[in-house]
Amino acid sequence: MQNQIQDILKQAIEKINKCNTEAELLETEKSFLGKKGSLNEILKGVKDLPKEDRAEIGKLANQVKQDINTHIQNQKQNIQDKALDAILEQWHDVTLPGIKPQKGAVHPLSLIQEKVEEIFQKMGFMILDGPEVESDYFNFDALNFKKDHPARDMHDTYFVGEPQNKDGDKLLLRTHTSPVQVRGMLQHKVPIKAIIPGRCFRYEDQDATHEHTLFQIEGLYIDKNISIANLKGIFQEFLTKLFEKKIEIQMRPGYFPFTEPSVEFDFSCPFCKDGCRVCKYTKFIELAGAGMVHPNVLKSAKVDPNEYQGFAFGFGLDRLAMLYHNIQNIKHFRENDIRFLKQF
Ligand code: FA5
Repeated sequence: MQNQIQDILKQAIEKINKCNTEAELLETEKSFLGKKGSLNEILKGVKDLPKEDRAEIGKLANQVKQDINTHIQNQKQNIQDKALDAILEQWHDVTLPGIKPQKGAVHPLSLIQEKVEEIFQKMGFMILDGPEVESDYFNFDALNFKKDHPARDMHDTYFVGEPQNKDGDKLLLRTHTSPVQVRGMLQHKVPIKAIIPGRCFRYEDQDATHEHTLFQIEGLYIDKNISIANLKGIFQEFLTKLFEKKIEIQMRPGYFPFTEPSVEFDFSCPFCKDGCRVCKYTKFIELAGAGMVHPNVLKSAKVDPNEYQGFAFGFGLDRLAMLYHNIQNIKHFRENDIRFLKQF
C-alpha cells in the first residue's frame, strides 16, 4: 500500500504540472484528493491492515496529501503569473506617439461671413435676419415686381406647395435676401444701416459660379442724404478692407425692379488674363447687384420717399469666397470633401 500511495503522489505531480488553467487544476485536485479521489479509494483498504501498520500508512497518506496540495498551490500561482504576463504583454508602449484626434474647423463660408460682418459692423451697419421660407409678397410684390412681370422669371423660384400663409399668400424659398429690406424697415424704421446675411435658393443649372443654394449678403442704407456715390464708396471701402489692398471693380448699369438706377459690380477674374471657363471668357465675375432703393419699395415699408432715400446691394458670399481663396468652382463649398475643407 505504501508503494501505491507513493505512485499516486508521482501521478498527481505529473498531472498537476500539465494543468494550464485553474479549472483543469480543480479537476485534477478532485481526482486525487476528492471524496472519490484515488487517494481515498486506496485508504479504504486501511481498515484491513494489521493494527501496527495503520498509523504509519495514515501518516504517509497525510504527508502525500500535503505534498499534492503544495504542488497544486504552486501550479496555481504559475497559471496566474502567466495570465498576468499575457495581459501585460498586450499593454501599449506608453513611449510610442499617440494617434492625433481629427480637428474640426469653421467652414470657409462661415469664416468669410464673420470677416464681412466685422467690417460692416465697424462701419456702423447692424446685422439683420429674415425667414428662408418667404411669402410671395415680400420676395416679389413688396419689391416692386409687378404680377406677371418677366423679371420674376429671372429668379427661378422653388414654390412651397402648401401651406399658404395666413394672408392667403403663396410661400416660396426666398430667391434673394432683398425681402429683408422691407421687413427690416418695417421693424426698425428709418434711418437704417444694416446688412442681412442669409441662404437663398434658386432652381437653376449649376456651373462653376452658380449653385441652387447660395449665400447672399444684402446691404441697406436709408437716410436723408444718401446718394449712389455713398454706395460706390462704401462697397469699395468694404472690399479694400477685406482684401487688404485696393480692388478693381467694374460698375455697370443693371436692372432690378426694386432699385432705380440699378447697377452691377463685377470683379476682374483672378483666374485668367484673357478669359476662362470660370468667368465665361468675359474676364469679369459678377459679384453684386445694387442701386438706389426704388420709391415703391420705400412705400411698401411705409417710408416717405420724398423724405428718405438710400441704396441697397446684394452680393454672393460664395462668389466672394471663391475670389478671396482662389477657388475655381463654387461646388466645393457644398461637397464637404475633407481634403478641401482642411485647407482653411
Ligand atoms: C439679386 O439677387 C438682387 N437681390 C441683388 C440686389 C440687392 C440688387 C439689392 C439691388 C439691390 P442677382 O440675382 O444678380 O441679384 O444676385 C446677386 C448676386 O448673388 C450675384 O451677383 C452673385 O454674386 C450671387 N448669385 C446669384 N445667383 C447665384 C447662384 N446661382 N449661385 C451663386 N451665386 C449667385
